[in-house]
Amino acid sequence: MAVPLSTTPRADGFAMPAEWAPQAACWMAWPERPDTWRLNSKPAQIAFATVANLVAEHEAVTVCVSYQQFALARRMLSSAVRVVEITTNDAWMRDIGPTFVRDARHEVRAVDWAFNAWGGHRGGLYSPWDADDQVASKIAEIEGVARYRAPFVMEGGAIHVDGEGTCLTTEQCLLNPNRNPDLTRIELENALCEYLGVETVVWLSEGIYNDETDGHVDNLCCFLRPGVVALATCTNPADPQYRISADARARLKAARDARGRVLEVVEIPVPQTPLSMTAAESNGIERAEGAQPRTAGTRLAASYINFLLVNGGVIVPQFNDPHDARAVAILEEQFPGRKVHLVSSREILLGGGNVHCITQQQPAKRA
Ligand code: KQY
Repeated sequence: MAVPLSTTPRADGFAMPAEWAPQAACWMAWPERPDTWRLNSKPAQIAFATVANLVAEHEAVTVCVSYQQFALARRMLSSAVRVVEITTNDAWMRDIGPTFVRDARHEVRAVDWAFNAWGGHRGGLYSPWDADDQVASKIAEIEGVARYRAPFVMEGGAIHVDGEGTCLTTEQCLLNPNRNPDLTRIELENALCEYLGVETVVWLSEGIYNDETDGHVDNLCCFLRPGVVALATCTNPADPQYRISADARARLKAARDARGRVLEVVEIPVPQTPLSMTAAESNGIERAEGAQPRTAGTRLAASYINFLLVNGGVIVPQFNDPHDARAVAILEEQFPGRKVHLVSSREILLGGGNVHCITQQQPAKRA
């Protein structure tokens, strides 16, 4: 594996572009863990293939697959999708893939975060995670891009950027002692600035209620464009999500972005009826020692904010809830000129994430 660069993206003039910037490609991985995905992963594979095939209508997409699953994945994915053999522990490309950064000359490089399966031996979701931790470096090799190895634990779903110097994150995740117990808040903030090329970090408190990632921001809040964010909201004061969203809204309104702007907050309600895992779903998942228990009745962290931007499109989780149509209407208004697709996402949600969590965009070399 090529030796990582010894500098930082910021020192070299690199920064993470916003998700709406033109993309060269999208990366995904193939689900096959029986203790995450029910019924031999078949329903999840259909859902992942649907997302990959849809992304391929907009841009290049590569799916990383084990040698055992290669032939099956190849059959289920459209011929427009590139399939490569890369070993993973699970299929959360947002978190195990590289975060790409770009400079003013539009050279693209990869940031390879240290990964510990969302908490390592202090509440992480599975062990081992060594194959996942190598994915970013392997993708950098395939793409022939230089790589920075970040000296701290981070996941791509724990941040969102506006491409103009501002990063959103949550305290629940990044300040969690199960990620970087030796780093203070200021040290982490500086580390994000160095590796994402940002100047301002806006800290929200918690993520979506019962999100097993320890509150990834990519399920709660994201930028729609510079100065404007979308926030998952809840109108039922009896729901634990109500307080979390209200706190996030207050922090966003009090914040200033890197350009000194007050943020406009566009509210996208969470599903009207909270979603939970059924007994039939839970029974289809194998139990494994050290793996996250997936029990009947567990509240699922369903949020429309976990959408993905692709060139000319927006891919939005569908929950078969009255708020599906509202989320689409809001996103169509916010992204004129992009085609908004709803994709059936329950099988991805059962594994603890959604469309954004299973994808990672690679920016175009030219804007
Ligand atoms: O939120 C994400 N970026 C990933 C979700 C991971 C769930 C692990 N079971």
